[in-house]
Amino acid sequence: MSSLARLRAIAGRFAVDPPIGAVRPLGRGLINETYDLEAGGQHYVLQRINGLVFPRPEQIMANLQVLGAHLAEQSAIGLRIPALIATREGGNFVRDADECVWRLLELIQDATTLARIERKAQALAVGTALGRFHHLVESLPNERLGLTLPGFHATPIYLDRLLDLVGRTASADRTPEVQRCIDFVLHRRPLAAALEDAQRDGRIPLRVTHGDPKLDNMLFSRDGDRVLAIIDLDTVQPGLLQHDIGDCLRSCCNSGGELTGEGDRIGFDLAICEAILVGYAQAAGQLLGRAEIELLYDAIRLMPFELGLRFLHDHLDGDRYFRVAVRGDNLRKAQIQFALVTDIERQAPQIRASIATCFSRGDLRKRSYP
Ligand code: GN1
Ligand code: MG
Repeated sequence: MSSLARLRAIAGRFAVDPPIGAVRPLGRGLINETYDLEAGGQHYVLQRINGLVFPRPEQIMANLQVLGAHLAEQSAIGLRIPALIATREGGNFVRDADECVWRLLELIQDATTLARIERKAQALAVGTALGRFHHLVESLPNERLGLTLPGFHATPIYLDRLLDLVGRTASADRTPEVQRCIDFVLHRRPLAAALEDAQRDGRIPLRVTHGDPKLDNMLFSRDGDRVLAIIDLDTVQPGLLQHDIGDCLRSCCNSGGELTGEGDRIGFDLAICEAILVGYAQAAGQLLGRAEIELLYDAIRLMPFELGLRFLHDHLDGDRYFRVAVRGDNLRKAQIQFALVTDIERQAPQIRASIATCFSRGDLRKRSYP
């Protein structure tokens, strides 16, 4: 974490009114450094983009500019994204002495995040927000956005990387927990390529995606029933709708969260899943082609599998990617994602039925944005 003096100096390079006041850590992100900055009596979000994760932070900022301009051209969008605050020189980021990129964003007022979804209305709101987002970016050509994180959802690459690392360590050095995770992965190897193959064969198109629409990245109204904004737009880039829908569901339907306590039951909540899909289908359903719908179940199973691979790899690699509070967190998180996969597989018929119901409704074309 950066020192207060350093943070204040960086904040002063943006076009905000003095005085620069308090700077406090904000949110639960695992990658970037994020702060709530007070300046001129207003609150902002000050962020340092993690240069080890994002090889081209300037590309993130260029994408954000394109996305912001695209959304500003549309009317009644019913969803906000945080505005970028310019630097004193008129740019949209600054570099510190270590060449790290910092940016300043609007802090969306009167908004809150939810630790878990508690009511159907909240699940509907999440689905509606993601559907709106996809609907809004449908008219933004893919080519206008550069890749901020190449291979971000290339599950086969994550799988190979994990198996490669495992292959380089002696099996005697593995704990039984790690071995169980590896066995789990080996049993599901064919799953890894489900979406990549479909895209390569031309069955499903690349589209503009959010990349990381987990529950923490949705800002709700104070009553918790409406999603006002989607944040964390670093991974907005060409991808598959399935990545977003699968990632959103793996996060929202895991009511215990990404790091539950020992002995807690880890399950995939079907009622939340169905409500999210209903909201999504109403806001964006018409967008999805038949093949995209057919692959939704695979995506719901794949995204927690992929995140589990990533957590497990990071655990075995010394926790270099995801921030952890204590050693072992990444392993525990991998076990939780894999338990989620198992519960999704157990409920496969019901999840498939739910997808069929949500995406076969005659009212899909009805889209009204309050
Ligand atoms: C990371 O930094 P954060 O918390 O927004 C990760 C996502 C994971 C998520 C799991 C760029 O997101 O892919 O799904 O953790 N982002 C990146 O909580 O790797
Ligand atoms: Mg993120």
